[in-house]
Amino acid sequence: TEWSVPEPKGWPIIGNILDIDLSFPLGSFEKWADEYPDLFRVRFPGRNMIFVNTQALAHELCDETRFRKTVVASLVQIRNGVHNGLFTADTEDPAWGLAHRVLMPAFGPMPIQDMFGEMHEIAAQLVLKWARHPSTTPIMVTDDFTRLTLDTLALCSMGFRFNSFYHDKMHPFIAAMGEFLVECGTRATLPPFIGQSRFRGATKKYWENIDVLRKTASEVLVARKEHPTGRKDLLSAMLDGVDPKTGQKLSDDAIIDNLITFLIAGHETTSGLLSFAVYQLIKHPAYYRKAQQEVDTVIGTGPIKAEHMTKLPYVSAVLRETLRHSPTIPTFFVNAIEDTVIGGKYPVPAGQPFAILLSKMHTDPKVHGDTAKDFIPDRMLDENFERINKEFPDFWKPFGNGQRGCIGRGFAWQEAVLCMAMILQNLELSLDDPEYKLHIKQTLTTKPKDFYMRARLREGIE
Ligand code: MNH
Repeated sequence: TEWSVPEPKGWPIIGNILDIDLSFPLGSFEKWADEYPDLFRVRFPGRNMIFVNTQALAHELCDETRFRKTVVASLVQIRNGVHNGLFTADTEDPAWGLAHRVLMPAFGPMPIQDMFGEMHEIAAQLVLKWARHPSTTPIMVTDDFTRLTLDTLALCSMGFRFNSFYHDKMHPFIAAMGEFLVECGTRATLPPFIGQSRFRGATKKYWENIDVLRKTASEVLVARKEHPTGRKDLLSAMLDGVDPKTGQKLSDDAIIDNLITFLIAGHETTSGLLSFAVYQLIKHPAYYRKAQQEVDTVIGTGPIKAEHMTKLPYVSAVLRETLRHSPTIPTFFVNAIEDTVIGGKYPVPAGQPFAILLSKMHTDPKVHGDTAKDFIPDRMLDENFERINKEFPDFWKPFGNGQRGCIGRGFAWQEAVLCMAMILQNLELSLDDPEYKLHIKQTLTTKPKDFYMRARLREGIE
């Protein structure tokens, strides 16, 4: 017998879009997921998407011989700005393969370790800023982590300093990028017949912002070509790298596409991770103490060094559990390569698009039992992680899948572990409003909404 994928009742033509909360689409999808625990279909004008909520179905969709990444929703809008950069290119596009092969070595363990010094410098700017505040000053957590992640990316990828910790006013590039990303999200949720030409002002601004992003990146590229520095970073890897397969080099346009792509893909995601992580530690003092004790034992009060990064298993488990509980990219998309059957009973045609709903899939009760929704770092320590992953492969997918998984994972991990270690070593954090309840703000990524905290130096730290 043939089964059809369950779906909420909708309307002809417009489908289910009237039931999607445009300010928080994720919330609407999660509500449907509670009604349809395995999978459900959502209809949009002229297209539909099957959402999957379980580890078993996610595991099936992670089979790259049957399913492949599809560029849909906000990815289409981002593509207007960064064309066939790594994040927004189709896998079949030669531009993806070329950039992937040229850039993979540049994101390897050694080059990332070489970035440690510059990452340390920016993390120190953040901790200094917080340490200098009177301990009663509310800190806008996500804003400061975004300063950290943007400055770190720009410095490590192209030797460019935004100096965000020294200005209240944002650099024009950062302002343009922020507006561009918000508009990408808006355009992706608007039904096509309202049109992306609805407010002509917004559309004009969108293209103007793209212009600012591309011109700024182009200036950095031209400056580097005119004054070669011998600096080793992602920009030099792109300028000098030769594709082992085709012998080709990246064009100037492809370098600009990918420079902007790194800034887009790599700043809100890591900033959200750090924001959720400090929220969880403040909420769970026992885990805070445990992480702090690990830092005290392994690093003490001396300088934090690159070799410490692999010696903080509990801090890593806190970060992994944070991404399980609050994946900062909440969905990724694939489509079926050929006609197929999923879940053993639902036939789907070639090209059928799917969304893997990470927030639900990561809290699958079949995998995690009664404690699925609780924050418990210990379950993500290496040995426990491996045990779960053996029985339930692909149960944790915050960095996406396979060859289209995150190229910046090692970069993000070093940055996040370093920053957490420095915070734990030096500061004591608390909520600004003890009654604060976690709410989620969704742009292209998720982060805690209106989350303020306070910081003071630990006893004995000068
Ligand atoms: Mn990242 C792809 C999550 C940090 C650069 N990243 C992805 C995907 C996810 C993801 C999920 C797959 C998206 C898809 O299937 O459509 N990334 C993260 C998270 C963090 C992160 C949760 C931090 C935490 N990413 C970073 C950083 C960089 C970066 C830092 C850059 C330095 N990510 C990328 C790029 C891709 C990507 C580039 C696209 C890779 C490809 O398809 O070849």
